[in-house]
Amino acid sequence: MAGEPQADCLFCKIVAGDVPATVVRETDSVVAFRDINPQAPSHVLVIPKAHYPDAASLAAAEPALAAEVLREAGEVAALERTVDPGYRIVFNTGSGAGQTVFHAHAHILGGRGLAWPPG
Ligand code: D5M
Repeated sequence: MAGEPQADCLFCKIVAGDVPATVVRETDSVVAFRDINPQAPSHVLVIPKAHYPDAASLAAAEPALAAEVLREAGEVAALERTVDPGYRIVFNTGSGAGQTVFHAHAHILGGRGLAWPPG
């Protein structure tokens, strides 16, 4: 069923506490934790606790939860003090775009200059 935990999903295991993570914020519906392979001085992932394979499927099924992920991204940036001069929210979607974990997640990157266009 949509949104239900998946036994083979790494991020569902983090939500369940079966895989450790450095959690920086948590609400009833989302959790934010440090990326294990940081690409910037501040690199935090925000995920819905419910399982959806990517951001678009999350937004289609539960728009309020997708909005909560974005709201939490702003909270993370404030906590990490990256709002000024700026930070980036990234949803890699599909293997061709670099998605490796198929549980929706926002990368919140900051703490250095961020070039555009991205690679
Ligand atoms: O992003 C998936 C991200 O997940 C990638 O930047 C590494 C990160 N990752 C993988 N395993 C872990 C654990 N165990 N803790 C924290 N972060 C992790 P994607 O956009 O799918 O490539």
